[in-house]
Amino acid sequence: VLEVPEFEHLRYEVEDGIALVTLARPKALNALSGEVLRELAEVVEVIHQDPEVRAVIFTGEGKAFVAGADISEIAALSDVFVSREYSLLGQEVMNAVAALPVPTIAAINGYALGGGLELALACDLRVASVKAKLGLPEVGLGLIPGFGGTQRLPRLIGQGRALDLILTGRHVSAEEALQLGLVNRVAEDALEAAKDLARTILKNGPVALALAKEAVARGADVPLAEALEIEADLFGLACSTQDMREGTRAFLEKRAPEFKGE
Ligand code: CO8
Repeated sequence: VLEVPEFEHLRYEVEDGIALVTLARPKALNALSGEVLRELAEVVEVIHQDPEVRAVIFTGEGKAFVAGADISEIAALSDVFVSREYSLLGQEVMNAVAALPVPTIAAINGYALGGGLELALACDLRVASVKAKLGLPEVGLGLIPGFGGTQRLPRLIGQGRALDLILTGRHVSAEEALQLGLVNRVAEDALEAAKDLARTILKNGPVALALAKEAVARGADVPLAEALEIEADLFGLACSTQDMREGTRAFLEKRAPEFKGE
C-alpha cells in the first residue's frame, strides 16, 4: 500500500483515477513558501508512484490558484549563489510536475501569478475560471521569473506575447489568456471543467496518452528531423500495445473500446 505523508499546506485525493492536488494556504493566497514547495515535490513523488493515478488536477483553495512564490521569503534573498539555488529548487519541482507521465491539468480558480503561473505552465493543460487573473509580475518586485516562466511561457505562446506579459508584469483576464493561448478553456467553475476535461481524456488509451505526451515533450527540445524520429519510435511502440489492438478492433466492430493500459 502506497504511504501518503501528512501535508500541512495541501490536500491530496484520488477519485476514479483522477488525483486532485489542492494548494491550501489561503491566508497567503497559497503562496509557494519553501515548505509548500517541499510538500508539492513530495506529492508529485507520491503521484509518480501511485499506479491508480491516470490524470492529475492542480487547484487552489479560496480566491487564488497560487499568488506566486512567498514574497516574504524572497525578500530575504541577496546572495547571488543562494538565490540561484532557490530558483533551481523551484525549477526542479516544476520539472517534476512536467515529467509526470499522466495528463496534468491546472484548474486556475483565481490568481495565478509568478510562481503560481509557472506551476500552471508546467502542467499539460490549463482551465481558467472566468474570474481568474494570470501574470508574471516579478519585474514589479525587481525580480525576474525564476521557476521556469521566462522559458515555458515563450515556448507556449511565442516570444512577443510572452515578453508583453513578462515586461509589463500586467495581470490578464481569463478571456485574454484564452486568446493568447495561455489557457485552453474558460469556465464558470474551473475545477468542474478540469474534471470534465480529464474524464474526456481518460476515455482514450492510457498507453497512447503517455506516449503522445512523451512525443510532444521530447520533440520540443530537438531539431525537427530528430523530433520526427522520436515520433516514429513512439508510434512504433504504440502499435505494439494491446490497447492499440483493442482500439482499432473496437472501431471496426462498431463498439466502444475497453482499454486495459497495456
Ligand atoms: N507571497 C506572500 N504573501 C502573499 C503573496 C505572495 N506571493 N501574495 C499574497 N500574499 C498575502 C498578502 O501579503 C496578504 O497577507 P496579509 O493578510 O497577512 O496581509 C494575503 O496574502 C492576502 O493578500 P492581499 O491582501 O494582497 O489580497 P488582495 O486581494 O488585495 O490582492 C493580489 C491579491 C493581487 C494577488 C496580491 O496579493 C498580490 O499582488 N500578490 C503578490 C503577487 C506577486 O507579485 N506574485 C509574484 C511573486 S514573485 C514569484 O512568484 C517569483 C517566482 C520565482 C522566484 C524565483 C526566485 C529566485
